Amino acid sequence: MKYARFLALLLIASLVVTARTAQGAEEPHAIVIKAKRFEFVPSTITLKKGETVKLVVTSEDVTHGFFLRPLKIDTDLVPGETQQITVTPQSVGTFTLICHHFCGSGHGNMKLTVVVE
Ligand SMILES: [Cu+2]
Repeated sequence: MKYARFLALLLIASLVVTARTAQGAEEPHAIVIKAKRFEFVPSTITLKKGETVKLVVTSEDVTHGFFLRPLKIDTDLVPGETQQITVTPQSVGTFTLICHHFCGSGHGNMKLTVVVE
C-alpha cells in the first residue's frame, strides 16, 4: 500500500512538473540528497516558503526511510533507486526529517534538518 501511495504521489508530482513546464514555468530547483548508515548528506537543507523544489534522493547502502510529516514526505529509499520528491513548503520553520525504516544500530541518529525561510 505504501508503495502504491508513493507511486501515486510520484505521478501527481510528475503531472505538476509537466503542467508547469507546459506553461513555460521553470523546472523546480533540484537538491540532491544521499542516505547512508547513519546520516543524510548534506545534513541540512534550506528551502524557501512557497517555492517548489525537487528532492532527488538515493540510498548508498541499505533501505532507509525518508519521513517529514509537515512537508508530507513519507517514502522508502531503496538502494539502486532514485526518489524524486517535489515539495512546496507552506510554513517557515526548522524541521527534522527522520529515517523511519530501521537500518541498524545508529538508526535513531539519522536526521536531516530542513530549514524553511
Ligand atoms: Cu534508519
